[in-house]
Formats: sequence, C-alpha cells, structure tokens
Amino acid sequence: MLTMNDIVREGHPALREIAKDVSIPPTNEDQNLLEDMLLFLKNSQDDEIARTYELRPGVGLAATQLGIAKRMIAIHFDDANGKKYSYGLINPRIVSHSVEKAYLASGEGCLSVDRSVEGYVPRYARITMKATDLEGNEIKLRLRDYAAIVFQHEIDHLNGVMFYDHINKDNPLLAPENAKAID
Ligand code: K2U
Ligand code: NI
Repeated sequence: MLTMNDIVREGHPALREIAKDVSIPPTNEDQNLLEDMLLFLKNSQDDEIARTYELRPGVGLAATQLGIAKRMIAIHFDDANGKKYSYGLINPRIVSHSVEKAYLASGEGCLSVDRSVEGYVPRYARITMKATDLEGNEIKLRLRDYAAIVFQHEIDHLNGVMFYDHINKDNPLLAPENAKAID
C-alpha cells in the first residue's frame, strides 16, 4: 500500500515536471498504480488506518506526487451535499470552464507541502473535465465549487503547478476579483 514515504515533497524536481499522456487501454502496471492511489486516499480518510500508517488525509492525489510523470489522478471525497466523488482518472483534461472564479475561503494545502501556506488560490468556479476512468470508459464531468477546486488542484500537479503558484504574492489574502469564496 502507498504511504506518505511514497509522496515526494516540494523541492523535488518531479513536482515541476509536465506529466505525459498514458496509453489507452492502460497497462496493468498503470492500472494497478492508479488503484493504489485511490486506495491511499480511502486509507487516508479512515481514522484507524491513517493513524496506524501516519497518513495525512487527502481528497486527491496525482501521479507526479509519487515521482511518476504520468497523467493520472485519483479523487475521493463527498461534497457538502453528500455527493460521492471517487475516481481513478487517466489523461484528465479541462475542456471548458466558467469565466467566474472561485477560491476556498480556508485556502489550500497539499500532501507534497509540509507547511501551511496562507492565501487564496483563485480557480475556475465551474469546469467540464474529460478523462478515461479505471474501467476504460471515456467520462465527462461537469464540476462546480469544491469539486471543481479539487480537480483543478490535481490537474495542476500534472502540469507541474503547485497551489501556491496562484496566490497573490503582494497580498495573499486579497480576495480574488470576480471570484466567489467557498466555505
Ligand atoms: O494534491 C494533494 O496534495 C491533495 C490535496 C488536495 C486538495 C484539493 C483542494 C484543495 C486543497 C487540497 C490535499 O492534500 S487534500 C487535503 C485535504 C483533506 C481533506 C479536506 C481538504 C483537504
Ligand atoms: Ni497537492
């Protein structure tokens, strides 16, 4: 099983690499890795397992965070309305997005960043994302609010972008223009 020891931390060059498309259908190796990434997130949200293996809770994980420059992400969380998002995604891409922006009022964190970084991270409020899922199906998801934030955070990782790259350097807590705060 994956643990925090498998997650590279900021400063590691892998976090700034552009990940490469994964062949479809994925190899068994790629499929197993993506299943392991999804299992890591589930484990990280299970109090007993997380405590036993000292896992930080995570709702998303990108292969680049494992030092693997492949365009694969895992997502696992329930949104505020109790809607479940649990996916292993291959070659995820944003195909359209809103003009309106959004940001988490509490800011963002990252499993690859062992420090808190204060500041608002402006992102698109709504996105339409396409990808291939673990079963090999082409899926299209329309996402908004917290779900849109999580997916954008993970897709950023595949492009070597860290959440704090988006924070206003002069005034981190300046509310981004034309953006809504998400609690
Ligand atoms: O990519 C990662 O490092 C996982 C990130 C995902 C994230 C998405 C959106 C905003 C902030 C972070 C975090 O580690 S997940 C940590 C976490 C756990 C429970 C609830 C919210 C954030
Ligand atoms: Ni992250």
